[in-house]
Amino acid sequence: MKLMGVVNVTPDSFSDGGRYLDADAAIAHGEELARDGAEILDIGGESTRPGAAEVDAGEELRRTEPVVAALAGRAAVSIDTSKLAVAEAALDAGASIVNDVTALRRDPEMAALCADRGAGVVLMHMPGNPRTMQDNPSYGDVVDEIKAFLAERIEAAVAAGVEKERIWLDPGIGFGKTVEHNLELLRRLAELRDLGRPLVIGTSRKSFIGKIDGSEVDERLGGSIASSVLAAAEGADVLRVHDVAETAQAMRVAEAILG
Ligand code: HH2
Repeated sequence: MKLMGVVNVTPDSFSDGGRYLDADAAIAHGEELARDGAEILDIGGESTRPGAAEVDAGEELRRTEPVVAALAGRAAVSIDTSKLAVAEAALDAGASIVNDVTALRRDPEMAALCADRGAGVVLMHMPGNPRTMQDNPSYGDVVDEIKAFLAERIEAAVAAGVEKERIWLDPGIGFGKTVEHNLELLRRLAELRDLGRPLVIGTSRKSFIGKIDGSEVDERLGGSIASSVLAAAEGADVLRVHDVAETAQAMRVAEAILG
């Protein structure tokens, strides 16, 4: 199990917008997350919270590139983007993974870029885009539908030349899902293991936690840890979290108990 620490170089991320918009602050934060036990640092320059404004590629690149360059020696770096120019600059600056919340659908050339560079790719499920995804999300069987979507995205990536061994999968907790959808996905996570690729799970500070107990975004550490530990027990391979030190401790204790 690996921890992926979140580094948001944005003014408007839902939980820490504006805190690390300055490159030096973002770099110091990433260094701290690496010391705390993050083996991967996920650097993003555009918020994907519901309704977030789109950022143009030039601005997103300006935010992320210096941070990627500075942190690339400290941990593996993933670039959280769906834009080709941003991914390309990040790979040039030392990133080795592209975390694309559109599963390589936004930019038709993204898959070829990842294939050419031998980059790792995170394929995440999201219906529509962040502006539309929470408009009445509905599924037949949420796990079966997401599984079929991810299987199709694996095929598309492989057809574009991405090696299957470099693909990671993410059901996209909070992306176009109700609280019940999120809970069912977490409960039945093991079913996604049939796809044969490592699973990335991001529950950290998300609104489904607040909808369970009324907590504000800065009061969700307990819920973030509980959901992360249970996701790991159900087979998550990578936990994408803001609070790396606390999650690492929780995982050490859980692993000591479970053996
Ligand atoms: N969640 C967020 C962003 N990127 N990528 C993957 N693979 N999985 C996730 O669950 C995921 C993600 C949202 O969290 P955050 O980056 O903190 O917020 P924002 O999008 O507002 O910057």
